[in-house]
Amino acid sequence: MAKPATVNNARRDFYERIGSLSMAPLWESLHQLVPPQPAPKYQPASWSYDAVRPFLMESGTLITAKEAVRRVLILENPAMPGSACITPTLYAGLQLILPGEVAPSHRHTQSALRFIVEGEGAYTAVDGERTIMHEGDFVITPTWTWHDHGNDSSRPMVWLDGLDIPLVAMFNAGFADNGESDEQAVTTPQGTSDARYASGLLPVDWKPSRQTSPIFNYPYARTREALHRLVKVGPPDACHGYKLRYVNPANGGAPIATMGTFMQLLPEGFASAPYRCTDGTVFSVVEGQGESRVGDKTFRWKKRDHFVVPSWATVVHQATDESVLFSFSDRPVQERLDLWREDRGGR
Ligand code: GTQ
Repeated sequence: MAKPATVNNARRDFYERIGSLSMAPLWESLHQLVPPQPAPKYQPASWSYDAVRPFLMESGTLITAKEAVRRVLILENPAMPGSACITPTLYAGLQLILPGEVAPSHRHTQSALRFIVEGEGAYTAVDGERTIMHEGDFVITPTWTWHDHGNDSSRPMVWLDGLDIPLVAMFNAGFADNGESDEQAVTTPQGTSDARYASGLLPVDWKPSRQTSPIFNYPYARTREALHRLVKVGPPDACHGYKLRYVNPANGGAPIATMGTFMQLLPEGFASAPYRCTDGTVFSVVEGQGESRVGDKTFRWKKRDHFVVPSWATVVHQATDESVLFSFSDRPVQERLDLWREDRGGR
């Protein structure tokens, strides 16, 4: 029902007068503030590695890893220009380290995950221990831990960086420090964390001092083996195929408190049932090829491609070949806050 002009004018005048006191009428925005269902202001997007790689390599001719500190091309959501966000809570980028380079030591309250996309033999050091990285490995650099990266191999190395930068910014809880030297001192023999924590056993008197996993490299060889074995013992889930979450063995939660990480296998010819959930999710294709319909967009993908599925967007995956997808999201945060929801389309 149209309101008389005098009412509208009176209201506008009122809004102006309370505006000068930094107040606003809730009734004009209530519906957006408390939406009946998620209405994300970001969109599905994809990055084909064939398109991205030449630029990544070109960046290697323009700046060294040392000068850049981190030589990364940010994967930014096209609906959030200038934000450096891939979703409102997550950052993603592709980091390049050339042979002989070092990305100097620093620490920050933002947590990072690395998912190795191309190359092998480079290392990441976390709090005095190095790990050598291979394609498909999932490596964490937890909040406030010293970390540096170096490439002693003969080939470029590229990995996906996933960080909780936007989430930490929202809390205004960001702190950072630079190390005294580029490479932190190695104080712990390589393989220590794996030996102590990664076999379904824990040192008898060890007590976790934080939520972060004591394992900092989850190697692909083991993840792949787990998927391979899973396929043999039962049928795929209608929505996910065979999907596993990475776990902190000390508490059963996510290896990083702010980011959930997942690996799923889609059998050859598999078409998933429509699925949606409230955690906007970034995917990195590890093996195979196929396509995913995300909302009204369809992304064809193959090994090393990336794409993002916004909160509550319906996704349907179709695998041409047997495919493996890594993904990460803010799901552990939403679960902690009793906010996480999914819709399995009745399945
Ligand atoms: O490796 O520490 O992509 O601090 C963005 C910020 C990587 C890192 C990024 C970072 C890092």
